[in-house]
Parts: sequence; structure tokens; C-alpha cells
Amino acid sequence: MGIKNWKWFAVLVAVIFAGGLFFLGKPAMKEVSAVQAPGLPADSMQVIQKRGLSPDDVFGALSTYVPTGKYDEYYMFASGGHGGQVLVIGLPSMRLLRVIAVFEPESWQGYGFGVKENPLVNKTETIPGQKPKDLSWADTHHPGLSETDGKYDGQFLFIGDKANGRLAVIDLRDFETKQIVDNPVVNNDHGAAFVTPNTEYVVESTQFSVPLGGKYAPISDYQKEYRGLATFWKFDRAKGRIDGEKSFALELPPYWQDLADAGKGPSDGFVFINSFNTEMATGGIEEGNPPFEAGVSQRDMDYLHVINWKKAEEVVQQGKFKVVNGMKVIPLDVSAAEGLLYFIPEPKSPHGVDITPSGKHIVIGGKLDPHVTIYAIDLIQQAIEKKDYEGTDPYGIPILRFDAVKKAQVELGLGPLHTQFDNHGYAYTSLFLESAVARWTLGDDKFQAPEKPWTLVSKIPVSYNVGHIAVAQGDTVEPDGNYLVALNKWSVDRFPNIGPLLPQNLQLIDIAQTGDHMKLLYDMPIGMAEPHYAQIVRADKIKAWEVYPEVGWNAETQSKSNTAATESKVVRSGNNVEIFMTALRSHFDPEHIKVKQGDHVTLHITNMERTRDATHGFNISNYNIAASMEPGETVDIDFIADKPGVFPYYCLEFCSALHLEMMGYLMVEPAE
Ligand code: CUK
Ligand code: CUA
Repeated sequence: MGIKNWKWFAVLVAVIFAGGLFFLGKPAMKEVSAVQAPGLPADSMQVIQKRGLSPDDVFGALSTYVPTGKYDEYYMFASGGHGGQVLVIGLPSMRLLRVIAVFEPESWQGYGFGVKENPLVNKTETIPGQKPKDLSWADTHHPGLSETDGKYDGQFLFIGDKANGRLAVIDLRDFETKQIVDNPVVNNDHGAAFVTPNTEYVVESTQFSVPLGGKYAPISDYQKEYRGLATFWKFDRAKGRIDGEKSFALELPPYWQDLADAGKGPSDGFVFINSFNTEMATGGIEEGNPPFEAGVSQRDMDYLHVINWKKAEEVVQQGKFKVVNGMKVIPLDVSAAEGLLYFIPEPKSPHGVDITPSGKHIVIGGKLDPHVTIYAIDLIQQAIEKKDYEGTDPYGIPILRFDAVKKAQVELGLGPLHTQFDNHGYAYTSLFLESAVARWTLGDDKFQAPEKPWTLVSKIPVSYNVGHIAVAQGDTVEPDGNYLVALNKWSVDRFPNIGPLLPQNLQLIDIAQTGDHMKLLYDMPIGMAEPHYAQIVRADKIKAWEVYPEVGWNAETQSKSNTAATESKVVRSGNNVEIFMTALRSHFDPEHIKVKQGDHVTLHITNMERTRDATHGFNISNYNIAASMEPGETVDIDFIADKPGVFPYYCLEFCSALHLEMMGYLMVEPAE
């Protein structure tokens, strides 16, 4: 700790002490500040007094304030829910750093507005013959950072679209979306995106069973025709793309598969997916049937799915699959015969499946049961080896005996959902119904002596209805601890009234100390849709570019563009007009573009700047075109000049004192 930090520590102690006295109505602030806080300006004490801050408030403020020009310790990547994007937030300040355009048009980033270098416009086939869906929204649930040896490596981020069964790849060199793949077999997911420990595969499992391959089948044929699916998308790290042809999927019974997590260490090679609706209820409240909410909650136990993906990979290599819309799918009977899939009973409609950092244990949230249930991978492997089954399900999949593989159950409270881990041997579980986060000890998992029990330590209330929680690096083999963020669904009374549609509330909690110390530090309103899950990574792991590596960079291929030009040029051939344009403070070149109505116009615009933050934007009035050219970037735009008239184009970023002069005219001469 440097001398500067010591000073701050002294100030912190003094302020908290002074604040405490203030709260107890003890001596006047002035005296306290003079005696207890040398170096603390008297006006700081006045601020505390004037704003009526409690000692906890002061602790929260000092813990989260990041001074101007200083950086946050962590990046948090949060999904954007049915806003379809990804949020990048700095911790501990909880400042929003960026909204990454993923599945939806976003004009600041020029994403989806005529620029060809993005997956919304330039749709590619992941699997031959597959037609990408034409959609303009998504429901993003689970961000998944790429991993090497079970640790975040800071290279890529994946995110699933629950509503439409898609997966996106974001490159963290420029924080931009590079690829969107459509699952050709199913149209929804939930257990996405979860990566295997070396990002060999990105897992995407379904939520709601449907007839595979987009077929139609009446609901009366549910058990026969409807299926779940676990897709293993092969990731080609060198290309930064998912390789559809090397991907495969496992057909699953028509239960509702829920969250997924990949094993690591001793459980590497397995993927775990919990499920509900093993009742195979089909709803139909309007026909006098029990509604889904009742029908899917009949049985006391549902099934944790245990998938041996390394073995599945071999089975695919042996050709034991069928092809559905171009995707290799392992049928259920093959999975049963080859030992690729096992079920483990899990208490009643669970939610959340999380592997401990050691990889030895699997934690399931009870949702309708006050416990978390912990399974041990060594017990699971023994049971599989001994064929210690209680029977099979209607599809012939072996069911392991609960008592043979269960390690422990810990009663935590009402509605346990998701679990994260820290560096002290604690687990943290969100309690949805109780609006709290529970801290509990991980028994004989990695960090503690065998005699240490699996037990509840403390709880902290949150506001309100917490879904996921995120601990710094808390789902990797090397959790950092320090901070936990509760992603609360409801904010109710936490923020000023903005009408009936309320923001989510992300609450930052200090978990650096052990025992029953957990302190709420900060409330962050999220004024866009519902972040479901977030991952928090140490800032030093992210090595993003400051400007693109060279002038004339194609951000789609992450290489030099073959349409880059450092001098302007117009090439005409019949109805085709190709314009090589440069952008440099404070002009575009050319400033006049003359075409005829009906011409096919192609623009290649190169931002010549090498200065950090010298971004130029480009738009054409009434043509629905908006681009962002970050320093060094070349963008390609093409359109038919079907509207005659004179259309200004101008720079969208206030780039210089003469930014307003950075414009030109597109002159479209009417056709005869
Ligand atoms: S979640 Cu997606 S329905 Cu608990 Cu990951 Cu909320
Ligand atoms: Cu370039 Cu404003």
C-alpha cells in the first residue's frame, strides 16, 4: 500500500467515525473534522452533514467513487434482455461505458444502417443452405466470455438470443459484433452462451421444446414429436468465428431445459443442464387444462442433464448422427447407447446450475425448494461406471440415484436461483422470493478443511426480486471476490418516478471481507430492458485496440480492407458508381457526389485518422444510412439512388471545431 493510499485510508476511517458520531447526534462535525480527519477539507464534512449521509452511505461513496481520469478495476458485461444488446459497465463506479450493438440496429455504431461490415446487414450462412432469419430484435440472456484453462482470456464474448435461438460473437479487440448464427434446428434457447474451459465449444441449449427442424406437429403429439436440443457450436479462435460445419447437437427429451454450465478440472468434458417440466405438460388453460404454471410443477423431482461432450464429439466423428437442416444431431437412442447423456434427479422445478471453481461440485438452485443441492463429480462418475441407476426415463436415458450422487443440501431461504463463488471458499446464491443474497461455505471443496460444513453464513437483503448475481470472475477457476452485483428484476421505490415502466436495479455489494460482512454500496438503474446475467472480468485482461491497427481496416475481417483508399476516386461503369472517399478533420473528399436516379452507388469511406477518439460519422439524409468510422476504419455502403433531389451528408461525430463544415452533397439527377 503506497503512502497515498494510507492517507486515504486515514481519511476513510475518520469520515466513517465522524459520520457515526454525526448519526448518533454526538459532538458537532467541526470539532470531529478538526481532530479526527487531518487533511480532510472541512467542506467535505459539511457535504456529509448537508446531504444527511450515514456512515454506511459514506462508506459506499468512498468505495465506489473513481476519481476523474482514473479507471475502474473491472469490466462487467451484462446482457441487455429484450433490448437485444450487451452493456459494458465499469466496477466499482457502476458507470456505463458502452452499449454494444448485437442483435439490433444502433445508429451511433452505424450498425444496421447500410454499412456492410456488420452481421445485421451482411448476413452469412453458418451452415450451407441455411437462411439467416430476418429479425430486428432479440432477448439476450447470458453473456459468456471466452476462456483459456477455465480462466477469462479477454478475447471474445458470446451471447444468446433466447427468443429466436441465435448466438452472437463479439470481438473484444474492438467490442463489436462479428457474427450471428441461427440455430437451424430450434427457434429458442436459454442455456446460452456457456463456454467449455478452452472455448472449444459454445453451448446453446433450448428452453421450450418444439418439433425439430421447424416442422409442424400438433400439441397432442408432444411426447412423440417435440424435442429439446443441446447445441455445441464449434468456435474457431483463429478466425474468431463459429464454424457451423464442425458444430453438432444432441437431441433431448421434451422437458424444458434451463440453464447450462460446462464442467472444468475434474468435471471437464461434461456439460450440465438443469430442466423443468419433466411432467411434459402441454398447457391449454383455455381448453380447461391446467395452465403451464401448474402443469410443470407436479413432480417433486426434475432432471439435471449430464452430457459427456468429449464422448459426443467422438460419436459425431464416427458418423452416428442425423442431419437436420444442415446440423449434425445425435438422436436420443444413440446418446443412450453410447453413454452420452445421464439424468440426475433434482428438486422440483430448479433454476441455475453452477460449477464450483475447483470443478468438483455442481450446485443447483431450488427455485420452488428452499435448498441448493450440491452434487459431486466423483460420485457421478462412480455411479455411471457402476451403472447405479434408479431406472430410465421414457426415452431410455439412464437416471442416476439421487442419494448416490448428492453431496450436500444447504437450506438458504426462499427461491434460491443462481450461485457464484469467491476466493475465500464462499458461495453466493440469489434468493428471488426473499429478495436477498445468501453467503454459504463450500464444505470440502477446494479451499476448506474436510470438517468444514456446507452451511449458510449470512444474508444481505437486496431491492428487489434478484435473478442472477455476478461475482468478479466468480464463474471461473480463479474467482477474484471483492464485488458482487445483484441483478434485480424490480426496483419499485429505489429511483425517482419515471412512469409505469421501471428500470432494473443493479446493486453493487462489497464482499471483500469474510464472515457476515457484506455491504451494499451502490444502486445502478438500468434504463433499458432486463440484464439477466453478467460476467465481471479484471480490467487488465481486456486488451482492446485504441485505434484500428492500420489505416484502411475492415472491422468485419479484422484485416486490411481491399476497398481502402487514401485518395478519393470515383469509378463509373454504366449504372454503377463506386466512390472511394476519405474522411479527415474536417472534410470528406469528395464533397460532391453526382449520380443519376436509379444508379447503384457504392461508397468506401476511409477514416484517415491515427488519433485516439478521432471518430467520424457519416449519414445521407432520407436514405436511412448511418455509419461510424473509427480511426483507421474503412466502411462499405451501397444503395440505389432511387430518390431524386439533393441530399446533404455530414459527419455525425463532433470531431473538431470545424465539424459542422464536414459535409457534402449527394446530387441525384432525376431520370428522364
Ligand atoms: S435467467 Cu434467463 S429467465 Cu435466471 Cu439466466 Cu431469468
Ligand atoms: Cu468528422 Cu465531425
